Amino acid sequence: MTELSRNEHIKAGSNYLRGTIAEGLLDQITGGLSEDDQQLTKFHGIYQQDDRDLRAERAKKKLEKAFSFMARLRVPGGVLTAKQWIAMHDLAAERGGGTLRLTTRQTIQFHGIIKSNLRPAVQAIHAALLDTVAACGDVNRNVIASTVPQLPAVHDEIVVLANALSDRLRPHSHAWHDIWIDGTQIAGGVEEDEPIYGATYLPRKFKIAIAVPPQNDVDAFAHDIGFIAVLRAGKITGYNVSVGGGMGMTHGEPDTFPRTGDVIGFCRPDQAVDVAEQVVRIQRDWGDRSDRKHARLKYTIERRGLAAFQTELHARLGWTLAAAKQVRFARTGDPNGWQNAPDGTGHFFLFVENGRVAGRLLQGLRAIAEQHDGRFIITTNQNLVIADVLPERRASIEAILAAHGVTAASALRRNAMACVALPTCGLALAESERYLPELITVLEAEVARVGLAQDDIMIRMTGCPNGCARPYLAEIGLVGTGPGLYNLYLGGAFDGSRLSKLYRRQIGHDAIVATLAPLFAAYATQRLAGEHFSDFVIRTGVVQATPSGNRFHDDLPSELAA
Ligand code: SRM
Ligand code: SF4
Repeated sequence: MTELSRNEHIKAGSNYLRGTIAEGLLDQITGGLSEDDQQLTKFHGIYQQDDRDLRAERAKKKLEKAFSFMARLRVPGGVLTAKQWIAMHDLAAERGGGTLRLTTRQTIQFHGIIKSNLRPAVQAIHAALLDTVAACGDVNRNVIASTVPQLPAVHDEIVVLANALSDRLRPHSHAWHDIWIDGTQIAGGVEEDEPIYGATYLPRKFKIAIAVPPQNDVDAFAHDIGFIAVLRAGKITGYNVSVGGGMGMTHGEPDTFPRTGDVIGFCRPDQAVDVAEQVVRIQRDWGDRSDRKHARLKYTIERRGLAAFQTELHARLGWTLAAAKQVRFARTGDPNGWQNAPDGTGHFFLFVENGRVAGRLLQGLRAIAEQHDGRFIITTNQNLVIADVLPERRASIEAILAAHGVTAASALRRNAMACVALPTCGLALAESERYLPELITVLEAEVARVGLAQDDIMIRMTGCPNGCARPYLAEIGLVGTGPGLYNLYLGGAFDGSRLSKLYRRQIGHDAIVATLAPLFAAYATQRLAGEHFSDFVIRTGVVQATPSGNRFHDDLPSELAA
């Protein structure tokens, strides 16, 4: 039998995700937790991190790393009340690093929480009727859903589904409450049961997205399961189901790869949660528990074959998915500005650069929250919707934003997204959130020079190949390989249906600009009517469309390698 990975032993011996976290929190000698407990806190939505900017200096002084914790909320569909927004604002100010970070999975991360603040922080989250349960870890993560409040009935329905999926697949263990809220550690005395997951949970993380075409804001094909709504006469009749999507890979390891999900059929709305549960159960039983780099559902499907997977799913369901319906996506990303619902309410899509709510924007949103009786909806592109605004309230919202210096961003900036990376992400090889704004400023000048200032061209950057900003589905993807260096990918479809191709390896700022500027110029003069940048680079042979299937092909003609 193959040797189980270390994390499998940690999970098995954890007493349903408790480990020695409670004891570790009391230990004042260190600002961190034990290595095993660090793996377990992830299931509670909490990551131990350290400030990487300070690493070298602290090592020189022989000091422990500057440990702090990141906490991530579980918010299915990204919907918060204005009151909850205020509570999260206060929490960031009092216990966190003073900023709110909107993520690509439609939730909020708090960075920089020191150990002594961690339990009070989670308790403040709980007091706001929110939690961090299963926001990370080898379980189903935050369920994301298209942000379409301008279609109220449809949006309400998918948010209900997101919550139903989240509830069905939520760990049953009471550990989160015991450790963070009640402050009791039940050591083996109480019988716990995980009817879906079992005591060792899943082999790896698991992600679900619900999309409402023509919006593919959620990047449905990047997820373990995508539920793609099929609408007839404005009503959801069911969902096409895609399985086996994922972004993560490791540089130089070709048996790790991004993959877009396969559409395997159609289910009715009332069947969706059962479909998800059975897919999760198959992955629990079939997933690779020996090598975490091959443990996602996408590798299970590659290894066992899609046909075998479908046969197993139908057998476990006791019924067969219907044939997939025709649907068409038009774009990923978010709209910008006011979107109107038929009942006259307006929903303001606010661009938040790389999801970082800080400084005057943070204060402005707090001022809005204090007078707003609608919802705040976090999008899957790190943006925020101030939702449910009556016509007579629009002007005051606009005035508050203007008073806090919020101005319209360029098309290029609005369509750009970066992962967190340095200084908090322990896996970052290069800058991302702190560098992309500067690169966009330079590229803005290039696109303006050739008359493309109004055009939607999608750029996504990550500080490592894990793919947290879904860069392999962008028209232009930049993936960190080392300090100041990035692999450049081109050709991901604007509607999120096609992966990109590696175009240049390990290039720095000047080479990125020098490579993209002539492509922008050629696109400006040679494109066909309505042609997106990514379709243009494929039509003109700059890169080849992903040649077969939906796996990533990281091959690069040697003459192009830097
Ligand atoms: Fe991610 C790990 C940040 C969405 C693929 N991701 C991490 C960690 C926790 C680093 C770590 O393990 O120590 C990063 C924390 C950085 C920090 O300081 O905050 C991190 N991921 C993020 C966020 C905050 C990026 C952002 O800027 O918004 C996103 C939080 C999502 C959330 O709210 O739950 C985020 N991560 C994603 C996505 C996009 C998505 O889910 O739609 C992906 C690609 C999709 C996928 O999963 O295939 C993604 N993150 C990864 C991976 C690679 C997984 C893989 O299968 O290979 C890792 C590394 C890992 O799991 O070992 C990772
Ligand atoms: Fe960190 Fe890499 Fe994810 Fe960026 S892509 S947040 S660098 S793990």
